[in-house]
Amino acid sequence: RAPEIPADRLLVTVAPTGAETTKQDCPQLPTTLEELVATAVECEAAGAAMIHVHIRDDEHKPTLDLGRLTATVEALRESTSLVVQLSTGGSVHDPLENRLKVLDAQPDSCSLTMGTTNFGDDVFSNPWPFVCELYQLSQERGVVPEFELFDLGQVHALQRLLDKFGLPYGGRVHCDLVMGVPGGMNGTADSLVAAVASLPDAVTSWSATGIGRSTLAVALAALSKGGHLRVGMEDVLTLRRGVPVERNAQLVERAVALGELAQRVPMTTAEARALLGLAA
Ligand code: KMH
Ligand code: ZN
Repeated sequence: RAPEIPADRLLVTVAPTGAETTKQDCPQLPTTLEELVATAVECEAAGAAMIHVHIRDDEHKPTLDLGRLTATVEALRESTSLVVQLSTGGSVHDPLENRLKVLDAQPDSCSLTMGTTNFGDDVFSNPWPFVCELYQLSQERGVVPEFELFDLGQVHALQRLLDKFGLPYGGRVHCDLVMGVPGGMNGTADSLVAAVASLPDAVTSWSATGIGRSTLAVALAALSKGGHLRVGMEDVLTLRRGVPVERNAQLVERAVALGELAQRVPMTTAEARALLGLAA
């Protein structure tokens, strides 16, 4: 935690789109730039301070097109003061070299997954040399990584990465426990406690997200352990069984409400920048 940020502050990150859900299956998913910006504005007003961004092409399919990514970063900066984090995970079909190029769009932050994970029936590929290359690139380019941890082995890989290459740009170490992916650690309080207990000492902040039905268990456990929250339609599409999410802001509002019960106050975007070691 950055010293200037009060201990009760809660970082809410919104992940509004992802790469897995189709527009046909979920017409309310923000897939166009206009929809994404409108979502971002609404989520910032609801209490989010960071946005984790995946973009789509004109057919609403996942893309890492650099022109679109750059335009998206610019549009989000124009309309919000959210910390803009681009996904370098992309979709399971994206080649590693395209995922490295994401940093050319000059986001504030990038996701950086610490190892390969079975991802449902697919494989989310993150070989160690790729992790090292992406990390060094983020240091060179002045992009703050958010380390995505899908299992306990990846928690230990983070220590290995920090030992080898030193601290991230900005000097803080922020990570996100992604729990409940079929193939990764399960989305339970027990798994969260085990993962948090294993985090490297250098970690200055962490959030957690539970995929699908694990979303509430993970959020409540994260709050109990003093962590931050990531929510959004990338991770969950229902508010409860049979009740679809209509707007990402509903998930942000729920995160803020849970935080309020835990006597946590949503962090401002300026506080989020300080937390992550970004310039004001
Ligand atoms: N779409 C997943 C394969 C990230 O954004 O860095 C990877 C993912 C993680 O969503
Ligand atoms: Zn993602």
